[in-house]
Amino acid sequence: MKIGITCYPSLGGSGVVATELGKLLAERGHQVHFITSSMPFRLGTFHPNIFYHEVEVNHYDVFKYPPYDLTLANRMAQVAQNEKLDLLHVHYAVPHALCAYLAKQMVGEQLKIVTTLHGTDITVLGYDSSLSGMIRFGIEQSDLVTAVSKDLIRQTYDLLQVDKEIVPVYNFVDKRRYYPKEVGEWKRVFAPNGEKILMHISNFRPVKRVPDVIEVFRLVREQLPVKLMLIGEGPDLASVRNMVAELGLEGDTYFLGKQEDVAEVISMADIMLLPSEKESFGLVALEAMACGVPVVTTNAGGLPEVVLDGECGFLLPVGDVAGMAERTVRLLTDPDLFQRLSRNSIRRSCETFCHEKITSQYESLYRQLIGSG
Ligand code: GMT
Repeated sequence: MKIGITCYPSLGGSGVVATELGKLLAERGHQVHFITSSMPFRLGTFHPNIFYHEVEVNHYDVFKYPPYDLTLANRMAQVAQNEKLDLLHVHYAVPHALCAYLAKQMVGEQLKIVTTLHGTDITVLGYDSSLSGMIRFGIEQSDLVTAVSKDLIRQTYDLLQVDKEIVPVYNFVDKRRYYPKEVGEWKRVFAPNGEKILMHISNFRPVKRVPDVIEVFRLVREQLPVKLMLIGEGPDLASVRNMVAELGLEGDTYFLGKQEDVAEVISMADIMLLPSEKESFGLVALEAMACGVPVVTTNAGGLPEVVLDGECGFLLPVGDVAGMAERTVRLLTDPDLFQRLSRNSIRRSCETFCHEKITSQYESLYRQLIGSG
């Protein structure tokens, strides 16, 4: 098949999923064309089946705002025509599903549109009445719509009353890259006296509730020797740094900034903390599970579909930092419990969220759509 992919190429779970899926499809012999504003950060090395088409937006004085959406739609139509694409798989309804719809109007019905909903387009933008009608339209005009969790599907129907079947297709983890790694030497750099390591990875948006990570760490540190590794950057980073300083935790906290290859870093953690208030899936939780790192998280959004409470980690109500600290201490002081949850996490990530299985799921949905299978 000839597949176009559009996503937000910068750091973020949806960009990671779109890019990794494109690479896996290319490995299976499909021709994959990325149509994005910049090179997706995980695209990596050359592959003969992968092509990149940059969307360059020109700035004209006549426009107050650069017309990115129109330029993207035009580029999609060009690539679809030149490369004879069978389908465009767009990640995020706004603006990507709408741009794909416009492109389809330009090139004809044979171009199929697959839209994957990742979360924020529904759980944040869906509340915005200046956008909700457009989001509904983009979803309803797509030929196939998938969402990364059942909870996100429920929220989409509740919020937008869309008249369209939405198929759940979970995110995946590439078990060839995410597995428990031997990182003892690095671990000794950050935890020289054998302290346990708590880790958090996110884009530091308010929905991630990074201050809760600090509070959980503070509570755990009162009982056990622990270190905290914070990975990522975003709007709350400065206030989190202040909080760490005010609480006198600087000596035990490491800010590692953005890391391109978290697969190399996660194995250093003993526990992954993810206290989000919104999370349609929680890719970081899955990546941690694949590395055998139990996750202490919340029961928000799609997280309970990924992390089974008491089996692969613990789920607490949003904001219950005392509960999260108690579960973290329990895990770190009960080796049998830790080993059981770690093993379960690896098994679940390999069985339910395996990259081969989910790629096949997308592949068969594509084939049904273009009528070749
Ligand atoms: O969580 C973010 O802030 C980034 C956002 C994105 O666009 O990448 O993540 C969303 O999509 C991911 C991939 O499907 C999911 O794992 C995240 O849970 C989801 N984020 C939210 O729902 C807040």
